[in-house]
Amino acid sequence: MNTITTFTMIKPDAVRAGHIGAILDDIIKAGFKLVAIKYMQLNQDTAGIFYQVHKERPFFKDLVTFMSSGPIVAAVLEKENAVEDFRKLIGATDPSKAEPGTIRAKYASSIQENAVHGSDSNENADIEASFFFSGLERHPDFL
Ligand code: RTP
Ligand code: MG
Repeated sequence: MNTITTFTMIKPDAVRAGHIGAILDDIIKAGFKLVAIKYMQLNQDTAGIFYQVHKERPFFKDLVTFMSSGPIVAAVLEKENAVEDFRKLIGATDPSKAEPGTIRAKYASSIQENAVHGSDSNENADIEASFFFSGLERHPDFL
């Protein structure tokens, strides 16, 4: 069975540019259900933990500085095949290579300042959603 949950962040560049509403609208119109959301700012430590898989990469320090440079919107989304479908909706990491119409093609400005995060596997979606949200902050499916 497909896991139906993914995790996203609207990154500081897109928040600064005023794109929160437009990006959430694109996500909801693409069939994703919003089950948790918060507006907050990461610090260098929490951004580093979130992206620790990249800690040996040359762009890691810049990534942590960027991701802690202003507020973000964190959200948990549900849809059948959520992880794969959301990666399609956001497009390639480098916006110059993203398909037209994708969120990164529309709102990202560079390979680093690329507007949104999307989980890359079902396992990471669960880890990332739990890093940001307690059970109490997520809409319970049994209601
Ligand atoms: P994300 O995790 O944020 O959804 O992005 P992604 O899977 O498409 O790309 P990933 O390889 O996981 O990289 C994480 C984020 O690091 C920044 N980055 N900068 N300067 C560079 O060459 C470079 N490469 C990656 C981007 O913000 C990227 O989304
Ligand atoms: Mg990634």
